[in-house]
Amino acid sequence: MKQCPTPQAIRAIHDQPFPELVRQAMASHRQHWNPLEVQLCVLDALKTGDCSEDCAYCAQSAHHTTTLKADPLKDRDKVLEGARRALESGATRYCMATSGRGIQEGPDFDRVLEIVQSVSDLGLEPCVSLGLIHEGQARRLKAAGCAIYNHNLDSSRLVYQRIVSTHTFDERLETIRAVREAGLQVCCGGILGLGESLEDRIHFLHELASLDPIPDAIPFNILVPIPGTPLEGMPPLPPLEAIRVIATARILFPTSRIRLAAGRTSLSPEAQALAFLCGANSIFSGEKLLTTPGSEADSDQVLLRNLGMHPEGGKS
Ligand code: DTB
Repeated sequence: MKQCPTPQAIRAIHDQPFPELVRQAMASHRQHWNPLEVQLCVLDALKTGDCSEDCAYCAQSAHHTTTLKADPLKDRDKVLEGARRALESGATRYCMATSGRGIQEGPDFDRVLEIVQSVSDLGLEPCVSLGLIHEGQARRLKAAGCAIYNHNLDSSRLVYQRIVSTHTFDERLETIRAVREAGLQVCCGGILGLGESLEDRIHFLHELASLDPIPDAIPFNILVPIPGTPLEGMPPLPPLEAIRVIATARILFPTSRIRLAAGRTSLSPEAQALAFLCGANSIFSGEKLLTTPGSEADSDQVLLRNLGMHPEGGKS
């Protein structure tokens, strides 16, 4: 049985005086990563809206009254247009997500495999986020050149049960296990600002620490309250609360990529710089995420340049 830190031990890391927490996170970061580099990822919505699941934070759920226009599975050529732009912008990873509980094997899944293969052939690292899948599907994704599969735990088990009723936390753990068994890397993180307590956040980190092995990439999204969703009125998350979680995650998961994912633009450049110091070393770049705005064109290049930092691996 894997030994992983107890929630109490995680809480003790998290609650340290901030200068001590930052110092420890920076030391952990520098043991495994170049602190001047940030991975640029671009996110593309392969299929949008009309989702059967009732995730309280999501614009794409058919259970909520958002104004989102649903779009069917994109043509490969349209995806490749975005992928080529991503490559030109210095991105190294192309993250493709579909709305829905999952994708049944059949024509749609075969089209996703062709898209993955074409993105991989361009020299980008394809990442997909397709919902619940089984091991056979994960093996086919790997054979098509998929590098990594994103499937978030979103928060602690208790919080998850409050914000989603159409599938279970254990079904998500089962997909993560199947993805691992198929030999894909796992990208698994969640969302801050769902109305969770600090203790919930600690238990969320403990769930991630209990995965064996721990995720290769851990995205932290900051809730973007969407009108028409149950969480539309959620107050903004104080930035330092997000940064404490990121610093704690860096200490817990020294070899994982830690991504400032959705909601990053709700952080000031100063707060983003502090998050990088504390070990965040991956971002979504580009003007749109799935349904919400991303970062203004070039603003990420300007931010990194002002900090004397640079995109990892891509075209500088
Ligand atoms: C993840 O953790 N964040 C991305 C990706 N995995 C699929 C999704 C962000 C969506 C943000 C809200 C939106 O744009 O719809």
